[in-house]
Amino acid sequence: REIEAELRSAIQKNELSIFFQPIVDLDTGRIRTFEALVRWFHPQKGELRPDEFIPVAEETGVIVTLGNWITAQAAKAAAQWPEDVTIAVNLSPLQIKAPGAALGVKNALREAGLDPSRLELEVTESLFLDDNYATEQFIEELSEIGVRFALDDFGTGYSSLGYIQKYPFKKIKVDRSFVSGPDVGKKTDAIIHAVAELGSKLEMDIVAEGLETVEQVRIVREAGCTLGQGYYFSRAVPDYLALMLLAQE
Ligand code: G
Ligand code: G
Ligand code: G
Ligand code: MN
Ligand code: NA
Repeated sequence: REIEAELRSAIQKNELSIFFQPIVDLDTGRIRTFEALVRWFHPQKGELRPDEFIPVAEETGVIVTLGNWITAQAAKAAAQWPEDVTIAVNLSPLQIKAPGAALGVKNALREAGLDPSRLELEVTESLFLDDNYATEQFIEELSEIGVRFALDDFGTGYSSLGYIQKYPFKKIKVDRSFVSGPDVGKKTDAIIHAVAELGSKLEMDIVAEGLETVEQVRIVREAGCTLGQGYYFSRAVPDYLALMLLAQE
């Protein structure tokens, strides 16, 4: 396919870029983390969202090279930030199950000179569908050196408490469908409360995603979420603007 060949050369041609979206402490308003979100500025098609090309990268195996490149770029950017600010990188299950996946992450940290405790890896529950040894090894090997793990898109998939029991997650990200959208109401409010309570008992951070209004921020904060992310605070921005957001604090 055309897009496959283009994707393979996109890194060399400098068409890919990492944007950074702040994740904010809901008590202090300070930026605690930036989530790395990849963008592809295609010469003909314009800006492509990850939803349009990550699946292609997964089908073709390009995800391993691409994923390692993204982690390396994200780690380099984070090395410029204050030491209490962390970087969160999304990992595809296929990337994690590929041979040498943990080494790819360690190389990125070493080249950037970033302390492993400043890297967070966001994984989704689909990773655990086939509970395989490679996944366990990956999480164990990187947790051991201080890398943190976050469970992303919580509530949309299987939402099994078994994963939370088994793996050392430091953070749960409540999917934005629980914060805004047509189905938000009494039920979703109860669900956010319950997840926030679970987080507090397990000493995990709970991130409310997709916050667009001050009212939504108030609701999730009162529900007990500790962190927030969304357009209300900021969109994903290029690295120099991430630095400016930090400088304004
Ligand atoms: O803004 P947004 O369109 O950036 O992201 C859409 C989806 O793409 C999200 O589910 C996000 O997790 C995923 N995504 C964004 N950046 C990356 C990345 O670097 N690697 C992987 N595997 N997924 C990403
Ligand atoms: O699946 P993941 O959480 O990694 O995806 C993050 C996605 O959410 C990205 O596509 C990002 O652009 C998007 N996003 C971030 N903040 C908001 C928001 O406030 N509203 C909406 N609609 N999307 C958001
Ligand atoms: O301009 P844009 O649509 O990306 O803005 C999205 C949100 O980001 C807006 O709600 C705005 O309040 C916030 N935002 C834009 N610039 C800044 C900034 O310099 N600092 C902070 N803290 N938020 C900003
Ligand atoms: Mn994410
Ligand atoms: Na998410």
